[in-house]
Amino acid sequence: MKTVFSPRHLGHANQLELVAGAIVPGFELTSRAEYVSGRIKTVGLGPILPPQEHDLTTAARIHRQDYLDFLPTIWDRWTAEGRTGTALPFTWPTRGLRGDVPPEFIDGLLGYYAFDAGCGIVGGSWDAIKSSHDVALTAAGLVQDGERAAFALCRPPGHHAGAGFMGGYCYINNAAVAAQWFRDNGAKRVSILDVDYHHGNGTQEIFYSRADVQVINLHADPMQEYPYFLGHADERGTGEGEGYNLNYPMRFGTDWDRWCQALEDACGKLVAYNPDVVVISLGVDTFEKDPISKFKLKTEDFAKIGERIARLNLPTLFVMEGGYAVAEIGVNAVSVLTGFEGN
Ligand code: SP5
Ligand code: ZN
Repeated sequence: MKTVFSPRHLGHANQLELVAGAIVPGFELTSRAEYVSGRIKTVGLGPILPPQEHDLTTAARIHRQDYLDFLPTIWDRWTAEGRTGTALPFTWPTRGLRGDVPPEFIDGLLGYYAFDAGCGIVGGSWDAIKSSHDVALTAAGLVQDGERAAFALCRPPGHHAGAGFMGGYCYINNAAVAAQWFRDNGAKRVSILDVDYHHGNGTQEIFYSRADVQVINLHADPMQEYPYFLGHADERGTGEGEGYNLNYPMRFGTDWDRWCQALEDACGKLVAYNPDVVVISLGVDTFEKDPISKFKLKTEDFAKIGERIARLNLPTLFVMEGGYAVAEIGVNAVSVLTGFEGN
């Protein structure tokens, strides 16, 4: 399997995070992607290719143009106020406040275009975000050109980013852009299967009223876990999209036996939809030793995920999302891919 990967992700560094009342170094580390690329070389999964530049026209079909215009300007607006460090929001337009008027000042804009404080911006962030987007579209092109599967080693991840907001370490929704690109290049139906521990709220929001992209999420119950405010089982799509969004929320402590039942049911729904291509939002934060998660999947389970996805017998694009047990993320993510290939 071919991987697409860019060293430009390294510019998105030094993230901060509010955890249990303290500002601490973020979990979404540069080393995550380095461990995965290192493991790909160790097992000889296949060539690692650089991305080709893509403009943002496909992204603009699923993201708001004003949001895409804002992202590259954040760091300059921040430093124009004499600031250094990491740009982060602290005020959000929740219920009872206006969500339809972007303010002028940078602190207001950051809150307007985010749903949490999980998305810092430093000097190299935009270039990394853009490279991650390019990685997803380049890997999608490999599948379009006839590869059975390809791996987009995206960093930063994407599945929490909605049409007009960042959050959860995500800025551009790489998997959603890839799905839209497949639709614009001949695929009639696309399925997105999100196996990250967290609900892919951004992907759900983007496609919620559409029947041409099926979105299936396996994740921790939002009654217990981030992102808390989306991902319930009764969210099934709206209008033309009714029935094309499927959520499998699972409780803390979920192990392989329980998790793979959900995967099996999801695969049945996916096959019934009869898509032309599948996009896997590949998070490995379901791992038992993940520092921010509470599922119990073991290293050997990740190959089984890949094996099951391979039995769908569909062109498949894997897009990297979460996974924070940095020392094991390479082995676990690449196990999905080698499992897929039947190694
Ligand atoms: C792409 C992805 O996986 N994003 C995840 C964003 C999670 N943000 C909330 C993190 C909450 C961390 N809680 C720390 C508990 C430490 N014991
Ligand atoms: Zn996650």
